[in-house]
Amino acid sequence: MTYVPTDEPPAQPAKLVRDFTPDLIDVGTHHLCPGCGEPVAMRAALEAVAELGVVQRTIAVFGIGCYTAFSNNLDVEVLQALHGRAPSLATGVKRAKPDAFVFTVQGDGDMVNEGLQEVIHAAARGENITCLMLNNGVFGETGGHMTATTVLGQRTKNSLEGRDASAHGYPILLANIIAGLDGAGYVARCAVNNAHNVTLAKQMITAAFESQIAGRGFSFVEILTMCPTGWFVDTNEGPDYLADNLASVHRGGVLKDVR
Ligand SMILES: Cc1ncc(C[n+]2csc(CCOP(=O)(O)OP(=O)(O)O)c2C)c(N)n1
Ligand code: SF4
Ligand SMILES: [Mg+2]
Repeated sequence: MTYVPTDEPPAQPAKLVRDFTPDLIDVGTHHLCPGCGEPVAMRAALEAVAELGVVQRTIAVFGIGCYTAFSNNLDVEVLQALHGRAPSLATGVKRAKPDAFVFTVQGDGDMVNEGLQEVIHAAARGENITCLMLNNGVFGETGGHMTATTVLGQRTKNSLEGRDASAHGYPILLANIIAGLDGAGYVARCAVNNAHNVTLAKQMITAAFESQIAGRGFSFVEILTMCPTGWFVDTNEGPDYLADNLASVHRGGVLKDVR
């Protein structure tokens, strides 16, 4: 066996062997933290848009969080909503342009803290839009503070001893609440912490998009994403931390599929 010497820099510079960037993302690199799950979720969503053939009529509506960094780099129309208000903006877009394919991208802080009423009412009205919630259990962009989805015992910047029900209350399991609303046609929860789960996430996002295309009302996918920076864990511990903490409370699966 011949080992590559590591005692000095390689004679040839590293080269890109293959670019896995989906067609609808304009940049090959992102500036989110190493090990962040949000780019994985974005990739799955944009691949689904391309595969369903709705690129030309897609209007995405972004909330505010780390994922918003992608909003300028997508090859689809993107509108920026105020914090938490994406479902209402998406409602207006869809009603004004019923042929548009409309989906939102929001974080847990954006959707469940800042704008909970927005998504609940959009779902209850049965708006024919799709909302994607990237749930990492923290306000990632602003430093890793507790959100309404933070699980009991989870260490955050303002719950250093772990979330305590007596002081902070219990986490809101949003997908379960949405599934109980008659206006919702498709509701699922998934994660992007390993290859199998990424495949499932892509399938669920695709199913939600298909539900909108078929006109079955509100569709919703909650995607558990790694945030090693906000969780204060090593980058490579993110996937297991997600499985042991968030995913054991926010349980994955298809919660509703009305056909
Ligand atoms: C009205 C308003 N409040 C607060 C902020 C500050 N802010 C920007 S991003 C963010 C955190 C968003 O967290 P989340 O939605 O969970 O997304 P993540 O960064 O975790 O992906 C906050 C609080 C803001 N921009 N506007
Ligand atoms: S703070 Fe968390 S959510 Fe934000 S880019 Fe870093 S890992 Fe991703
Ligand atoms: Mg978050």
